[in-house]
Amino acid sequence: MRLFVALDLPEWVRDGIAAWGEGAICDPALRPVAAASLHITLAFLGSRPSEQVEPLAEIVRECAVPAPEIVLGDVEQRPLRGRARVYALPVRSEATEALQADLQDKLVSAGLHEAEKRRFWPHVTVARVRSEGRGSRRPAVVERPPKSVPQGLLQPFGGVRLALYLSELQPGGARYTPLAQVDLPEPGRQ
Ligand code: 3AM
Repeated sequence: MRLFVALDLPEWVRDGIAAWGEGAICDPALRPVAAASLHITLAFLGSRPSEQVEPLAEIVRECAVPAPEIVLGDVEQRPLRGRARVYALPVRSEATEALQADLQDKLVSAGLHEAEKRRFWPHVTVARVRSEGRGSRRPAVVERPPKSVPQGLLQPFGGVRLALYLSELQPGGARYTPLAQVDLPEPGRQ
């Protein structure tokens, strides 16, 4: 089972990103991420035996903290130079970085994960670039990159939920199903 842990965004933010994407993500080489699949990945766990789902879910529940405050930045491509593979909204949020570090420590201590060598890059993937042709892993050229996001999406908001997701790869893009979820209380309300 291909698994990952993510921080979920409020519905108004997901809907706002999707509505922006309808007008702004127009290049045929781009596959926009559906509103329901927009999230901040905290830990990519890869392929795991089903016996690990419950211990992983338990750790996710133990990580519940007051909702981290999040500020999104304008859309950018990754990698930064050369052909883009994905477009994402960068996330500025110390609390999200702390949450990711805590989650990773708990997963590593339980022997369920190896710490990432790369520095954590908090982001919301909004579009993926199709490959340039059948059998090729090289991304197609994007003639018209996504346009800037509106100011309304750059206002601070709180993350709403931590979730352990199952990712099923399908021809039209991955389908994400939550296997465990924990709601994060608004700060001051826990
Ligand atoms: O949520 P985003 O789109 O940022 O890119 C994959 C996606 O991230 C990422 O895990 C999320 C759920 O699929 N992912 C896939 N393979 C990965 C890998 N080998 C990976 N992240 C790190 N290493």
